[in-house]
Amino acid sequence: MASSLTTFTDEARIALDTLSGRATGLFSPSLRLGVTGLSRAGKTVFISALVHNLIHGGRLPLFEAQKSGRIARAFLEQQPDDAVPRFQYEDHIAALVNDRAWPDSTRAISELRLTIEYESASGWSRMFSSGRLSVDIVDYPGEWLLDLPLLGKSFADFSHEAFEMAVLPVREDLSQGWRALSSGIDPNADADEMTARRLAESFAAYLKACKLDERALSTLPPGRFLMPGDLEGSPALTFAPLAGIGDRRPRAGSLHAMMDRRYEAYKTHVVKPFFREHITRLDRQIVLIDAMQALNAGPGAMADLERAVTEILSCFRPGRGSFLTDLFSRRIDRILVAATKADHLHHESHDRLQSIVRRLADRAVARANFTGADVDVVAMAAVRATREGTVKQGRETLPVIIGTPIAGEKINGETFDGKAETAIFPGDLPEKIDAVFDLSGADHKQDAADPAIRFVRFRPPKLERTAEGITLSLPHIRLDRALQFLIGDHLA
Ligand SMILES: Nc1nc2c(ncn2[C@@H]2O[C@H](COP(=O)(O)OP(=O)(O)OP(=O)(O)O)[C@@H](O)[C@H]2O)c(=O)[nH]1
Ligand SMILES: [Mg+2]
Repeated sequence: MASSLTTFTDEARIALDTLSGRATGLFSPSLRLGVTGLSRAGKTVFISALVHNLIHGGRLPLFEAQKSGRIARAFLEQQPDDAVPRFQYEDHIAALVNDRAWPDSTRAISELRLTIEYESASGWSRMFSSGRLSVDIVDYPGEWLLDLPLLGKSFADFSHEAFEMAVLPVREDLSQGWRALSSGIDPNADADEMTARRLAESFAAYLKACKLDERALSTLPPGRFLMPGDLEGSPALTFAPLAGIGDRRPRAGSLHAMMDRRYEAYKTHVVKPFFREHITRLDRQIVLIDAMQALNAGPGAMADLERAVTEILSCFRPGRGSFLTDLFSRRIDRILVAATKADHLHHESHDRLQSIVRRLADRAVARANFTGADVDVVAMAAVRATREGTVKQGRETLPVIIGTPIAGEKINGETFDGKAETAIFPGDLPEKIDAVFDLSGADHKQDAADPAIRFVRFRPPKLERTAEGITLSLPHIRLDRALQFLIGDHLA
């Protein structure tokens, strides 16, 4: 009896604190939103467009709180983590809006706090005061996230898998140099710094070649070999998988022992702190993928992308028995897998793109050791760089997209100057999405001369100004749908 009374009063006090906190404006719940994706996926553009549209009252009909006029204002505040670089919102917006140029590549973690003041939709909460929600947006490279599975793998596992992936048809040629170098090296020989360095450099060169390959291969760990940040040249980054080491313990003083120790140091000093300080504190997550590039590269690249998404999902909501489970303090309850840059397609293909991403995410969820969170998908463009139109060609009317290609972009032998607008027939995505995933084709490669989608990079759009000289918000495709899924329920 006594204990249930305590519980009751405790709960009542918490409820009262919450209400009085709200009334005095001290209580500002926060939501941590992770934004990730492999490099060039569109993270910086997404965050900039999201914040800009909220601050400037952009057109967001699918974002309920905005549509029903309940958002009083949205503004930037100081972020809670002093040791994390701030997301340079103002610079990115200046590039997008003033220079009509895409923001520079960012390549590390950054954070921004956006606070939203809103009217609650329910009359009961409205009685006390309007609500406040602080959204802490964390931008971090997907490459770093793909390191998390390493926490559950020994150096022997890591080496074994690295060699297995390296001889797959899509990577065989790219890994040749590194494999040739490795085959001449005896893991049991005495440790030698120069050998370690040559191996590490050759392995890193292979990983970089995969990244640059036009078949759009997704990334292999260790992620910091591609994005070292401030760790470049440190011993924790000077290791490489070794061939034929089996599971036996390395001889003390051998190259094998040295590589094993450095691999463990990488896990302890790089991977674990990142995971603990950043990933385990997230509430919501968006994973941006460049599906268009993978589609153009063919089913082999799609399978590769699917593998990356599978690994990413298993990091966020590890299922039972996963070594990652214990490290989480909060649980991510919603994950959005978003294909960006849909403005490269005519709207007739947007739903097809979304179905393709849906299929990819479903397969990834089924394969990942994953529980609980809601996973949704969207085909969107954080910044819409194109308009739509039609062009008559003989008797046919073709749907086209119109935009300003970036200076130096080429199509059909024509090179653009970065000033002239042009209309492009982008092509359609296939109606039957099975074909996109079908690996039974001859060599898994799309015919390079006949890509699925004709792809030209456009400059960001020219923003209209009102008669009063106010710049209108950045146009987008379905950014509001993404927002509704990611934060809408917290503004109810
Ligand atoms: N047309 C169009 N292009 C986009 C969009 N989002 C991104 N892009 C293109 O993709 C490029 C990469 O976008 P970023 O937002 O810088 O990508 P990121 O994921 O932050 O890349 P890193 O910082 O290098 O990891 C841009 O320079 C644009 O060319 C979009 O919504 N529409
Ligand atoms: Mg970026």
